[in-house]
Amino acid sequence: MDVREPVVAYVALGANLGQPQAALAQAIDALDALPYTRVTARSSLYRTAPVDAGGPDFFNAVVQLSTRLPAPVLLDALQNLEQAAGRERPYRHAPRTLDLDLLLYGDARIDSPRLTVPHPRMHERAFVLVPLHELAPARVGPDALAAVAGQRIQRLDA
Ligand code: PH2
Ligand code: MG
Ligand code: MG
Repeated sequence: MDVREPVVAYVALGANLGQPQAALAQAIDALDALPYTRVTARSSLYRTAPVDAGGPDFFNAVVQLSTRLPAPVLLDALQNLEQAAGRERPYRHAPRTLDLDLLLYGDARIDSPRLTVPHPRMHERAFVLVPLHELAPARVGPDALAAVAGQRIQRLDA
């Protein structure tokens, strides 16, 4: 792999099966332990109503990474962590032990079969925009939060 400059990336974490809070805490530690990667900020933890999905409430958060991993390699790492947390995919939006979504990778726009960045549905989701806004207000447009204001989201820590 080439030596590259670090990129600031944002990853959304979600879970609503098993031990969601423990899964998110472990995932944040695991992200910080990835090669060429540091967790440089983490949002509050939120409890959120499922959006386009059934099952129990979700726990959600967003972290900021500084990483030298290329985006596809970072995606591989996120999927490996989901698998290690026991993620199964019986159907789309099924309840999950851990979901790690790459939201932003610097200012890159990526449109490949595996990966679309910025995440194509992030602007529809309070559970992404509210924690992302904590970390990177400039990356969340002024109308975006208003557009998702009807979605139930409760901040659990400061
Ligand atoms: N993830 C989904 C679908 N719906 N709803 C909430 N509240 N939180 C999530 O993380 C979530 C969802 C698909 O990944
Ligand atoms: Mg998701
Ligand atoms: Mg996902």
